[in-house]
Amino acid sequence: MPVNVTDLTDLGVISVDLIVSYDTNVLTATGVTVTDTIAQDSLALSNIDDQNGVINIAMGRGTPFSGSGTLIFIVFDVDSNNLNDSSSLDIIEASLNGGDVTTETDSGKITIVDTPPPGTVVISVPKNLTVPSGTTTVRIPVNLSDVTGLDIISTNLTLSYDANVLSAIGATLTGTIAAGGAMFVNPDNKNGKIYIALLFSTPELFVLSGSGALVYIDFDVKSNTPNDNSLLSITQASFNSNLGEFTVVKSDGDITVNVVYGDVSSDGKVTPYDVRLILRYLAGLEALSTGQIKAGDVSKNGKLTALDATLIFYYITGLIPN
Ligand SMILES: [Ca+2]
Ligand SMILES: [Ca+2]
Repeated sequence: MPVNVTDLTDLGVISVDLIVSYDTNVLTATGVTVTDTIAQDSLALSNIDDQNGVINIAMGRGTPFSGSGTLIFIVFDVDSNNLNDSSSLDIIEASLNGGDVTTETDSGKITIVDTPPPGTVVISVPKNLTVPSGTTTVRIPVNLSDVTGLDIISTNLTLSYDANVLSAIGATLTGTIAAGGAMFVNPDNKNGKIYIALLFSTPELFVLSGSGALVYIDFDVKSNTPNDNSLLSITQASFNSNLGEFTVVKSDGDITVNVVYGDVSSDGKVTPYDVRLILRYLAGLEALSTGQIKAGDVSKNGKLTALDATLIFYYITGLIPN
């Protein structure tokens, strides 16, 4: 990562002290280099405290620095393969000539696999997807990073999900970068797995290019219980003969059934039936799940009472807006 400076010409700067912090869960500092910087022929020393994620850098030279641009590169090992993991790179201290020259600093940030290294394929499912309770079907993309030039002609993948929450119906290539390809789909809703094999032919073979959705998978939303969650885990992904032509990074997603407040029956709608369910529950005539109780607790006091039934009734009859 470069540390950049504005124009130092004629400021008489001969020494620089820098302290930069980073997230040790994401990065490990390994050193510094002045190759290809404006400090090319300077002395640069670094002291890494990888426990706390801090690197101290001292630079010095016989003649003043001049020009603007990259002053020094900090070299990091990337410890995380998690897509969207990020580390801010904060300049905690920057002093030129021991503080004699006034400085202003601006920190940076690094995000993993924003631009994957060449030869890396990132296959991912969106994280933190939500559907309101009452949703019947959902279409979930499996996305690929830019695969241009990797000569991918076939793909095998397995996506796992919670069979109590979702039930796979099928998959489509329409509107994806694999449109026109041949697909074999095998949903195993007993074990919560869907197998997809793709061959890119139209009928002539073509290679994948670009980035975006590789395939859309359609699911029935089985559970309408608020807060029910399913991990969407890419348990297997291979490309071509998978002879190690490139690195495959898998990034899992998840989906949560959201609470629709007032909707005790979990059909996505707030109706007199929901009021009736609460009244029956209060009278001991109906059993409700924790999720249903949460959905019915519109007063949000952690309890389902006649007040909640009344508020929902007021809402339905338009006496209160929400
Ligand atoms: Ca309802
Ligand atoms: Ca309540």
